Order: sequence, then C-alpha cells, then structure tokens
Amino acid sequence: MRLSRFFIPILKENPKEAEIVSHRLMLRAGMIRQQSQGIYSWLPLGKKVLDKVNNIIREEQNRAGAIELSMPTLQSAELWQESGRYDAYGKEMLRIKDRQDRPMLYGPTNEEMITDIFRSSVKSYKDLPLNLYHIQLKFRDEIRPRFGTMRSREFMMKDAYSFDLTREGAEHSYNKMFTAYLRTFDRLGLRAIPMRADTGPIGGNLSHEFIILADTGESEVFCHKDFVNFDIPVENTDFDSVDGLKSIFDKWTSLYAATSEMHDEAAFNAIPEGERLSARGIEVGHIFYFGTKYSEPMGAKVQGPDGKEHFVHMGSYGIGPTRLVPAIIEASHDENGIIWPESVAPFDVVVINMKAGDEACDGTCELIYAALTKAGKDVLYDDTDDRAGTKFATADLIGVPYQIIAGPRAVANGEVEVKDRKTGARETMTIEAAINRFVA
Ligand code: P5A
Repeated sequence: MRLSRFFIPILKENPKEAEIVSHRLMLRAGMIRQQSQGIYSWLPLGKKVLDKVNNIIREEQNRAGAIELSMPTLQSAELWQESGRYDAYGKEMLRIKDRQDRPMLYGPTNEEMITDIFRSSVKSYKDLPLNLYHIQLKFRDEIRPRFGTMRSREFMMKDAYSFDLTREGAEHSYNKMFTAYLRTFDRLGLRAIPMRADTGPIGGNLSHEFIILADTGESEVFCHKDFVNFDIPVENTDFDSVDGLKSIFDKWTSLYAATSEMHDEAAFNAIPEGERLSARGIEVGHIFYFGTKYSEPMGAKVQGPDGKEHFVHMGSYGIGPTRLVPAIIEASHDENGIIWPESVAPFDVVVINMKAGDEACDGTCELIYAALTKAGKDVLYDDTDDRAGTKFATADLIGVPYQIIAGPRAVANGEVEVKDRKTGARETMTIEAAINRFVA
C-alpha cells in the first residue's frame, strides 16, 4: 500500500477528550473516529488490526471445535420475553419499534437467539456436543461509555454458545473454551489472567473473566503473583481429551484467584504476604456455564440415550475484539506511539523514502516494495512528499514492527537502514540483505 493513496487521517495534536493512552494513540494514528457517544467508525488502519485480531480469535475457536455462523444485530423482543430477560435487562438494552409497531431490540448478547436456533432443529443427544459462535456487533447503552472503544455502546463481540446433554459434558465444553482463550490471548501478544468471576445478567454459577494487567483497567485483580507467568497450551492440544483439558483448568484453579466482585478476603490473606498480587486490569474475555437457565424456559431439549427428553446444558463465551485492540496498545506502546505485536500489526513493514523525487531513493524503495509485496508481505510504502522527520514520526506512531529507511547517502552505497520499532535498534545493510531479512 502506498501511503500517498491510503487513508490515514493522522492527528498532530493530542485530542483533549482522550483520557488514556490507547484512546489517544488510536485517535492520533487515525484508527477510529467517534460518530456519536460510544459509537465508532473503524478507519482503514484500525480495521486492518481489528480483522487480524478477529482472525486469530476465529482460528482458535475453530481449533477448539466451535462452528461459525452469523446472527443479526436486531432481535425480536418476543424471544427475550420467553427467557424473562426482556424486562430484567433494563436500560442497557436499546429498544426499537418497527413500522408495524412490533418491539425489537439491538442485541446486547445472543443467548436467546442461539437457543431458538438450537431448539428449532436439534432433537437428539447424538448431535451433541455443539458449539456455535459468531463475531458480531452488539449494543449496550452503558451509562458511562469511555476510553474510546475500550468501553463503548456499540462494540464487537465474539460470542460462542455450547450445548451438551449433561453437566459433565458442559464442563468439558467450558474447558475447551478456557484452553482456547489462553491460546488466543497469547497469540495476540497478551498475558490475560483467568479469574473466577461473578456472572451478572448472563446468569449461572461457573464463570471466569480473562484480565490483562493495566493501571487504567476498570477491574480489580487479587491473586497469587505466579498467575502472571504461566505456560500456554500447545497448538496440537487434544481438545477431545477430557482429562487433558481438565488438568489445564485445574492448574489454574489450584492457585487462588478472584476478582473484586467476589473477592474472597480469607483466601487472599491465606497467600503468603510476599506472594500476593493486587492490581488493576482490563476484562477482555468472559466465559459462563449456566446449565439450563435458557433451555428450560425456552424449551430447548433433546432425546437422551435413555429415550427421555432432557433440557440441554449450556454455556456462553465472550471476547471483545474492539476492546482488545486498545488493550493491546495499553500493554505495548512508548512515548512515540504504538508498538504492535507482529501477529496483529496493520502492516509487516514500512518502507520510508527519505527523499521522494530523488531517482536513486525512488528506485530503491520501489524495488524493495515490489520484492516484499511479491513475497506476500503486507508493506506500507511512505512515498509522500513529507519531510523525513514527519515520516519517522508517523511510522513510530502507527507502530509497524519494522521500518526500512532509504536515504540518499546510504542508497548511494547500495544500502538502507532497518529499524526495529520495539527495540529501536537500527542496522545498516545492503538492499539485498534488507529484502532477505523479511523474505527468508
Ligand atoms: C458471553 C458471550 C456476555 O455477554 N454472552 C455471550 C456473554 N459476556 S460479557 O462479559 O458481558 O461480554 C463479553 C465480552 O465483551 C466485551 N465487552 C465490551 N467491549 C467493549 N465495550 C463494551 N461496552 C463491552 N461490554 C462487553 C468484553 O471483552 C467482555 O469480556
């Protein structure tokens, strides 16, 4: 992508409305734009990152055996009256009427709708276990939307829903998602700590939040300090192994952890003083087991091997991609801007032409840009007329992991500089070596 033909509306000044660094940097880097309170457009640079995040989430959901579908944002109020949540959900739910005066709502979550899909077609235990998910916009009319897309009113969620014949089966489904979440957040370059949690309006009695430590976070974390360093389940984990996944889960729950909502003082105080960790964090995921809370009132049942009908045991599993993007920035930035982990970076590398219009610089940059693009790299080429200082500032701000800098003096020697955004290390090398550095 040539920067001269791309759309990155960079802000030079710090936006006054942004209280935290991720919000400030997302606005300055031209990733998002607020359209009304708590409702955002994702501009091209932001959209590229969001898509990468969603793809990692999708790959790990699929690996764990979940199946993707797509449900609408607008739902009929009737479904929610069946579960009893239409009145219970309160003012956070955006209620709408269609032209026939039928009550509709912009979905804050999809337990009812997925239960309706399930009951309309699944009749036998032989079709279980089943886990269906989608990545879709949600709306919650939060009293205090803030920090940009960190807590917005319209936001994206990956929400998965599992169906099992028995409680034991449902616990295995829960452990599959638990394991998939550990892998997902790790691939996003994050340490997300699983914490026992309150279930709130979703319901149920088994629940974990996944929390990233950050001073600007809205959740409180109390746990053993060893929780911050942990092994991540490997790629070829056997998701069908009940014992294997249970041991991953048990490893976590053997160390005490709880959020402030159900903060168990006695258990926290039982941790030796030097080993306690109390900190703030950002909730990036939340998983629930809630048994038959929806299947009973909505009549979602299957015939079991005993020939009788059983209400299915359900769980739901959420991740917030539009919250994850700022959370990654909170965890990875410096005074010059964002430092993307390679897995979600909007581009793999940026080629900076320090003297656009200079024949040697142009030729060198075009050569590198073409070679890396041909090798399948996603390259941003800064071919604009801006001065070198502006180009360096932009490259640092938008956080592309590597910069290839072509200035007249180096190019005259057949060389360019390669800069690592994270360490700041710069290395001069031949043009060929620079290309091989990324192609090899
Ligand atoms: C789980 C999936 C649920 O809604 N139902 C379906 C369950 N859980 S949750 O905890 O309420 O939300 C799941 C994740 O969505 C993100 N999230 C938000 N992101 C941005 N702005 C918001 N206002 C917002 N609310 C929830 C969080 O990542 C949360 O963990």
